[in-house]
Amino acid sequence: MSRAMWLKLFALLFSVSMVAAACGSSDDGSTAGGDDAGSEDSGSDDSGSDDSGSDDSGSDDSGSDDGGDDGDDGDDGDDVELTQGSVLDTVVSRGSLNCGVSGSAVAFSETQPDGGQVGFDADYCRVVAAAIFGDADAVNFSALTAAERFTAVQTGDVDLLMRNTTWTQSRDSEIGMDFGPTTYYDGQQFMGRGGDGFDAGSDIADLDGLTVCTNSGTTTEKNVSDAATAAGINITLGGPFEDFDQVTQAFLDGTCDVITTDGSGLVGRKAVNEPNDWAIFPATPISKEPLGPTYGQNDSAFADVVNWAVYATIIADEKGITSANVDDWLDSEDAEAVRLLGGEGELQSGMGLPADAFYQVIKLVGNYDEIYARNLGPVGLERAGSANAGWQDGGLIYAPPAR
Ligand SMILES: N[C@@H](CCC(=O)N[C@@H](CS)C(=O)NCC(=O)O)C(=O)O
Repeated sequence: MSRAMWLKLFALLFSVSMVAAACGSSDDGSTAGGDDAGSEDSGSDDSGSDDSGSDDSGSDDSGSDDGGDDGDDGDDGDDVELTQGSVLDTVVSRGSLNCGVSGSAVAFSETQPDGGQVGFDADYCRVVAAAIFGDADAVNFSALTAAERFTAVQTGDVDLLMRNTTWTQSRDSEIGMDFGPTTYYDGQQFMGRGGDGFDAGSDIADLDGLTVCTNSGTTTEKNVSDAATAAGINITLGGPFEDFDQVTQAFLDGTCDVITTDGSGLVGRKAVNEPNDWAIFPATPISKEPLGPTYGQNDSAFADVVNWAVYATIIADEKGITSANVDDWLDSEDAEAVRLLGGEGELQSGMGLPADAFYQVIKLVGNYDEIYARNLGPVGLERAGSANAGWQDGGLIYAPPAR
């Protein structure tokens, strides 16, 4: 057998073993079995082809170990391509972004009667599409339950998650995900009925003996058990519930005494259902839930595009560049703004993007504050004074320099 054929056989066995690894299951609702599962191999089974269009995405030469054998095999002249393409190549050749959202997270992603999505997370899918295509509507949304989401990345069903997803160590390592900049700093809280004696001053100790409910496959269900143990109380975990619509319904039915999830989710449900009775507590959340873009690991070309599209919205917010005034900034004296919007010294083309990618993001979708205000403002999620304020205002929203 020629060297090329041995390499082909090796590549075939390797890809079969990767698929097998992706068929296990973990308690986080993903199919990962270890470090390798969920890498871009299993997450993008059609992305590794060498005909995927964009060759300037910076990923086409990574990991190649077959250098130096050109011309010595002679028999078929068909070298084995062991390199992995980027999901960016797949997205570009498809002509649209496959973005996983919740679909039932009030103000973050809500499925509309026509199948469309509205909300903060849905708009961040549009940010990435606007950067790649100059078209904020080039997005195919998939509504995913918490338990489905990581598998959907691993199988390549979605390129990206914008789904109230908390960045954790296990998801970053054994589940095989990578995480972009946090777009919303959240924390887990509880919600009970005022009629049952709960108010904003209630505490975890008040949950002793009660049934507490949340959706499966979340950090939430793990945190609540840890918090109950630490507080020395006994709670019954209701459910299982696949999504937070079911959790909220069980609360309305009286099956659950108290429900728990990210504070932003509780504020949204309260606004929609019982703004005057339901109480959210404790004031200081029981966990940190940094939410942001999530994608398959080890794909720097795609990660850079997603991350810098998000950073562009933050930098624009810092400078006061909005969808309404972005054209005025194109020839401004602010060199960083000019670079970011595609003028002199622009860095977008080197990332496999059009030079004006971030101009399109701001023009079509808006800066961070515009996206926040239009989606999260109406349900009462105040930005000012929160961790989601800009760093200049004492918050944590911060972007590295565009230079
Ligand atoms: N941030 C947590 C919780 C995510 C989660 O499932 N949040 C709920 C409440 S905001 C949600 O998205 N509900 C909508 C749904 O279940 O479809 C995680 O990453 O595990």
